[in-house]
Amino acid sequence: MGAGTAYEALTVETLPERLRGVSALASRVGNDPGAWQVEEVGDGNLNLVFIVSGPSGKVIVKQALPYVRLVGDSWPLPLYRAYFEYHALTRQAARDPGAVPTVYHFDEAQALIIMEYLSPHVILRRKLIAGEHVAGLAAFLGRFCARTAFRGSELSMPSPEKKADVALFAGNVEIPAITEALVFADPYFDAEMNSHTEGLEPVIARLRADVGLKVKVQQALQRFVSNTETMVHGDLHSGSIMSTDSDSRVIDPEFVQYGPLGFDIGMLCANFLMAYFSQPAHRGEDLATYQEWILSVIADTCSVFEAEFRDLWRSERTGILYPQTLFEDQGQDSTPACDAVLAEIWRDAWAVCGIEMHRRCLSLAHNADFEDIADVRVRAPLEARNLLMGAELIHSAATLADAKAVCALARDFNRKDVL
Ligand code: SR1
Ligand code: MG
Repeated sequence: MGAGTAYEALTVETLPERLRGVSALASRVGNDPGAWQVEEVGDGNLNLVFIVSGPSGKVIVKQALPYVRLVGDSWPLPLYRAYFEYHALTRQAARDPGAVPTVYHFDEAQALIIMEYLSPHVILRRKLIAGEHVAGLAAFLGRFCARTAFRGSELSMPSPEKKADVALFAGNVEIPAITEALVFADPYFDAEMNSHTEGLEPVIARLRADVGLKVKVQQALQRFVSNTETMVHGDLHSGSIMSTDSDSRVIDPEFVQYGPLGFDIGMLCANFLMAYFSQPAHRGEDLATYQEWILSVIADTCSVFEAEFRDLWRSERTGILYPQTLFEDQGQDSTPACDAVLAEIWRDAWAVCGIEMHRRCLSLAHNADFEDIADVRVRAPLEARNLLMGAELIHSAATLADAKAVCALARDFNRKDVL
């Protein structure tokens, strides 16, 4: 496929012929495209994802479609999101080496990224539904969130470089607009693409009647759209993480933008909490033990995040923010400043966490943790606990002591019959 060839979506049939000249692919899979096996495995909401296998190995070929796959071509979406995903992957790889798949090739015209095939990794959400443990998960995720947050901000980056990056990613307009609508607005009114489990109506009415809640959600949106503190992954849920029993990677950063330092870890915790609340429908005798393991992942991820952030504060605070000249060089301790930055991070994180817990049950694009529960009479009460805890988090985001307090709250809601 020559440079500048007009965009065309790949198919299982056309891929070998069209990509035969891409040396980054042939050198890893084998030089004879006739010997390649191609499988389309994309189960996300937006893109085509192919596994290409050959005598010498396997790679992933990911191609953006010019529309939202989940909805169809009635909802066009720009191909340029692959460009931002590519740039996000390179930055994440630099900021937390080994945390994301290696990129082998990027073709802007075809909106196509060829990258490392992760094996035997599977989507973390599937492991959580199946009741599997992942060793080292919290340490990996806490470090990833802290490193990408800190190293993508002016706590660390040279200011001109960071400002250039903010300008670059500001071109990713339509994708953040999805988050602005589906996450921050649609759950709180009768939006066209919404859906919910039958039986949740009283809980939904309660959320929508809560003006204070909607104000807090809009304040979080205001920070999301106007606070360019760091480069966020933007869609860090358990479907954007691939794990084995002892190794994990973060994938799929096409929702990248510059945003609040606490955004990713907040969204991540929400997805663990939804895994937690859905477990009564997925587990048997091991229910209590497995739910406690999920809570331990939340608590440990947050404490690793905090420890790593404080470590980076001491060792890599080379940007214009809170410079050493104002503190350490004058014999003063900057810990109170770090405490204050972290307090804001957690305030933002817990608000985003509660909002994400709402959107996955109320607007477009629900998650399998709940959706796989076929019996709505089982699903609705579990989602109700999740929705009401989400509201509690949004209301009390600024005053929650720490992640352990959030876990204690989850245990309380898990015992409640709210329908
Ligand atoms: C129309 S896209 C819906 C959702 O899928 C992505 O994975 C994001 O979570 C987005 O909100
Ligand atoms: Mg995705």
